[in-house]
Amino acid sequence: MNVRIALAGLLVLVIGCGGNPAAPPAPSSAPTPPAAAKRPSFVVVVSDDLDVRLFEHLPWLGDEFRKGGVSFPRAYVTTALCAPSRASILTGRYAHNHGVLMTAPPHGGIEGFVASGLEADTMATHLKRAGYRTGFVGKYVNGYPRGVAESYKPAGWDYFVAPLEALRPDRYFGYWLNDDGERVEFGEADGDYLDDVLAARALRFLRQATEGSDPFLLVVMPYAPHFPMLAPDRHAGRWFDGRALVTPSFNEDDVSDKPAWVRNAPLLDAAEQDRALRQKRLRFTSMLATEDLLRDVLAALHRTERADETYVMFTSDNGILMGEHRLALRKANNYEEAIRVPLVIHGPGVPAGAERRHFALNVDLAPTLLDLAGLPVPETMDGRSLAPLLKPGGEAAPWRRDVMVEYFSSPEGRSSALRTDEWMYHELESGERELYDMRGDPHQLDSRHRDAPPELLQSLSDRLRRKRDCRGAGCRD
Ligand SMILES: [Ca+2]
Ligand SMILES: [Ca+2]
Repeated sequence: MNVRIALAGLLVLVIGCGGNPAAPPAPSSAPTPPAAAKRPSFVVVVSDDLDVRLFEHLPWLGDEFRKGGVSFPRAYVTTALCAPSRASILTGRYAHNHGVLMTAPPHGGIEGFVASGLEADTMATHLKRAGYRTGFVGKYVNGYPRGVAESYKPAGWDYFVAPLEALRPDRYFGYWLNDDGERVEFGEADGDYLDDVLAARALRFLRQATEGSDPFLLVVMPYAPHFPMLAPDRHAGRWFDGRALVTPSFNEDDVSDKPAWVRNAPLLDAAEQDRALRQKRLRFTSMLATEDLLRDVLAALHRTERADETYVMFTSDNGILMGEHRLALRKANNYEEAIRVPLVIHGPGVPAGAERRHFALNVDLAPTLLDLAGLPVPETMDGRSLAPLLKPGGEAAPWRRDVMVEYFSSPEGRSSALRTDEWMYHELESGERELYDMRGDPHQLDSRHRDAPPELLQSLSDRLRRKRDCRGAGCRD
């Protein structure tokens, strides 16, 4: 029985691959191909607004899960804002190349993503063409389903579950779901907690996907710890001291080194500091539901025979400032708290507990999946495959030397920064600049742009300008 199912699956896989030269041999009389020839499956979980410091304090994700795979302490998002970053994760492209610059139209949100036509060129469409079964469960690109039908399912997804976020924004309770084509309303009961419902849908997809033998892609994008940072009853009362997340940049006392938009922010008063600390605690408790979700997904996976051939990745679409540099609940900027995100990858042959200090990016995820699946990575993707870094000894793999990050107030209003081993150099739309010595001043307390050697500023600026409008290979060095 199992053999028959396996052969049927193999046949589907071969047909699904079309003329792809990487497809395994077709005749059913051939001996079973070695396990290595099988395409791997993928589970990708992306938090919403989870910063690295909170991640490191999470009891399971920041500890046991992190140590179960390769972790990237220098993972960045190319734009620290939900919609642009989600589009970057799905397409492997920078925001300046996919055009989703902000969370709302005319240059962003779901409308921007649909208008770009790039929903037809994502990790899902490429994997589906290669015979993958694909499922998306969670918050999609902001504004969904504005401008499209409530049952809208983007190209490439066999199974698609997403809250109708534009109709009732920022809801953990009392929301509508596009439940794979059907609009379902959820109320205010504890069992309606959005991320738990998403967990149940993820498990449903996994159950169906693992009944067959096709490889699968499951992407889950829960809501936590995004505002309003609610937790289900079982976690809501859990104490966590928000002060554990306070760094020297919290309520920075002297911001005279900083651009006007930060200089204009007043010191947080006692009530605002309390609120920031309380919100840090709420973010922590909301993330406990994500821990449950991922633990349940892993447990379900391990009850099947697919665990050994499945990569599991965890990251976030952006970080956030929660009182750092006096800024509360602020993303869409280039400070480390906003652009740096957790990234952990488990999988076959991936050394547990290893750390890679290479710069990894959100735009690397799609190329990584295609590469691990044995598929060609389109030249139009700006990211590069992390696969070489996932092998034992991967720390010696040649890699990019710096990263460019960007955020937008309009298509012309772009602020961009270059992060090197040593420096974070930032050119703002306003013409202002910042320069931080990331070894001596990792919390970005003292911008050196006024007293740095002109040659240093010039060389960083030249390099930034070369990468600002990069496409494909030009983004990868
Ligand atoms: Ca986000
Ligand atoms: Ca300062």
